[in-house]
Amino acid sequence: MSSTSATWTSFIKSLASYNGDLSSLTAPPFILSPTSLVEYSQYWSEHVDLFLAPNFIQQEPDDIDSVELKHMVAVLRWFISTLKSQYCSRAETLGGEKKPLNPFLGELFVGRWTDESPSQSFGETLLVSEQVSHHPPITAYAIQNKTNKTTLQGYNGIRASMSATSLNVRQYGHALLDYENLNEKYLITLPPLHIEGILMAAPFVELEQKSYIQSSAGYVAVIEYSGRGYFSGKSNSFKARIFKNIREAEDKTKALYTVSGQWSGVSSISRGHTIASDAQVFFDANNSKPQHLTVKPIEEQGPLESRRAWQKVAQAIRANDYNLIHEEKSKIENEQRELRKKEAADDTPWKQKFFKEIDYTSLTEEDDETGYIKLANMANLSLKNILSGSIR
Ligand code: HCR
Repeated sequence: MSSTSATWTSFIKSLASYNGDLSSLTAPPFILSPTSLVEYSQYWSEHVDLFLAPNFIQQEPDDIDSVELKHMVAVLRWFISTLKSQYCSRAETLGGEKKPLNPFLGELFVGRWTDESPSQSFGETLLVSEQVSHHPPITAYAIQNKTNKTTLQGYNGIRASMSATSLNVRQYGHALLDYENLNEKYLITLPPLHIEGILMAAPFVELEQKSYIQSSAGYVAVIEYSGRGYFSGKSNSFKARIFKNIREAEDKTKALYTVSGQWSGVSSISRGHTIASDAQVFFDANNSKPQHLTVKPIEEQGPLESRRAWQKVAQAIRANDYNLIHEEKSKIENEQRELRKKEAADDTPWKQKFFKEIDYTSLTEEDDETGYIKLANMANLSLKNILSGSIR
């Protein structure tokens, strides 16, 4: 057995007892990503045009659909467009899924997308992502476009467990999308996933089960994910159906629209509950380049900003220098331990900089300014901090 495969074997053994806490996983250097998990929030908006698209949709005199249904179709298209960046980008840029850096408490990632629209009608879109909890790891984020009064806010954490061949990951949290000019909000739940190819040392993500998008206008999209061998026999497959409301969603034949295909490739859309032979292309991930955000140069970043804080660890990972990775990571971890001790001694607990925690179970629909409770009730989803998309 070579030393590489020996380290991989011991890594697989450590995965068997993985509890979702990234820091407890000692992975071999070749599986480490130089990017912190706090950066992953940027994947929500790498198709700014689709993120903002509902703002530019108007009702036409000969439209069969309500304008709110047209918005829902556009929101679903944007959501599908985020999946390749969220779940495939490491495989594409780094040659396989990697273990991200485990963000420290208060770690920040900020950036902006410039306006690349020909009409300059988008304006700037800003991202703030903050690690709001370390144990368990939870990241909160807000993406805001002031020009078009469009905001996405959310948080997520993960719970993971190892089965015989794959790492199964469930996501906690949700995202709330607000189109203020349209007076419409959308609740987005996060799909479960698993990492395949671990035994072969070639890990990749596959989404599974369902996620939902609930619109404040009532429409709901139910998205079902599958891998090789289910609907189309292809990896990264999905089938999404849009219904008038959650009750209609109990009967697939009541679907107003059906979208089917690969979220990392091409998908098609048809009216009704099946995909017709004349279905239109819905989204083509191969022909829609992601727009990466701009981040300040490292020298201008603050000490809590992710790329500055992890700079030396990232360099060590790129250099494949295991001792240096360990040394530099330990410095950050020790510093964090000292900070927590000092906070406890001074009785000044760490405070989130940009986000505040909301206990939805203690609020009524009327008191909840975010609109989450109303949307969760419309979709029949639980208000408790349980797995994303859990039904009440
Ligand atoms: C599961 C995962 C960490 C969490 C990552 C999340 C769920 C984070 C929120 C983003 O919005 C979406 C997202 C995308 C990632 O695909 C997902 C990561 C994939 C791998 C990583 C594991 C903890 C890494 C385990 C190590 C592997 C290579 C064996």
